[in-house]
Amino acid sequence: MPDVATPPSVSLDAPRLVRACFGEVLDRPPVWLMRQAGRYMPEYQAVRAKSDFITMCKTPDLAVDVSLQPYRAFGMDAVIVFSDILFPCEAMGMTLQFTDKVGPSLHDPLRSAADIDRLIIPDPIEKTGFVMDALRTLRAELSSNPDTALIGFAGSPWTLASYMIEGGSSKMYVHIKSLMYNEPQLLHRLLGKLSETIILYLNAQIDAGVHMVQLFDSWGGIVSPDQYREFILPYQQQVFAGLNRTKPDGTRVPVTLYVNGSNPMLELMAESGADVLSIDWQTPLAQARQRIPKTLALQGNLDPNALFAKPEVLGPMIDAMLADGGNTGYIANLGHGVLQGTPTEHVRFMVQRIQGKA
Ligand code: 1CP
Repeated sequence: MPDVATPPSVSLDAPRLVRACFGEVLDRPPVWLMRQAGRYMPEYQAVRAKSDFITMCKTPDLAVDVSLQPYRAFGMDAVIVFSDILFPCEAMGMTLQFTDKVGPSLHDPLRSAADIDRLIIPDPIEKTGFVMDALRTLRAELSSNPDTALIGFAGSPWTLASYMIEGGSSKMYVHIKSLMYNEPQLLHRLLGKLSETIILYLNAQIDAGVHMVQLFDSWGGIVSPDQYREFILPYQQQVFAGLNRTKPDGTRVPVTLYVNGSNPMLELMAESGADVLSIDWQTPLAQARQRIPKTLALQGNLDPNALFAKPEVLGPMIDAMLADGGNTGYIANLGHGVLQGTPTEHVRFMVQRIQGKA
């Protein structure tokens, strides 16, 4: 009989990434890169030349292939499923489009109570089953490499609300901030619906076999700390509290929170309930450790633009980051996603440097 009173521990055969998330002492940190699949890779461009972005995400064979491209080319310690944060918004009833010029857009952006009330809480299998199909195949593909982790993700309620209210990317945030100032209750109603949606969506990903989930709050840094406390933190907490973080067999699924522009919010992020905080490049890791000592693990935080630097410059930057991060409770990564045009050789150099091979 298993001793049910014993708290689940990280199994020794968990992937390196998971062991790092729970603060195990390792011989080196794991490494993966946010947006590690994408247009900077010629292999990606070859697939993209034949299919549009949304079709790639919705066709599990293509999504699996593209998810594995950076892993096959550079040997990262984790594979993140190729998808996008905006599919749950489409599943809730909005129309998603992607064009090369504008990037992603959501038609008929939300502006009224009726718009928000019309949104459904989608069944994640029925509406976004293509993500779970891709995950199941990826997990099977990785079964021969048990040290490599599979990562699932979602956008945070705030970041998804921003896209749904602005209708796409924004530089000024006029509509979401107007709603926040003029009708905060309406914004709260939307954020609550999004939290419910994301909990179901991430739990479906956990069921499909991911080892870790990351919540992307790419727009979480556009507000003041007080506004973060009112409109962002409670929904991050709600999402993390709703996740099945321990599987029936006792396996623990760590959760990571990324906020872009997070320096003023670090202490608040540490109240979210995340196991790992992913830090952007504007906060030195050593400072983050001092400010949030109770957080199990940190992830980050090389400036994505540093990958454009020549190796003589890049190498010492990576080494300084590794010295700061250490071998315990640390996951090497960028401070945001890989940029278009990044030299693939520099990505390889970074991964190998962290893995002690360059
Ligand atoms: O071929 C193309 O041009 C498509 C570009 C692209 C890619 C490669 C988009 C459109 N999304 C993705 C994949 C993607 N998006 C991943 C894949 C997994 C990986 O390899 O990491 C992930 C995790 C995302 C998440 C995502 N989408 C975020 C959060 C992360 C971040 O970078 O802040 C956001 C904000 C989006 C929206 C989005 N989708 C695509 C673009 C170009 C954008 C950003 C638009 C903007 O600037 O607002």
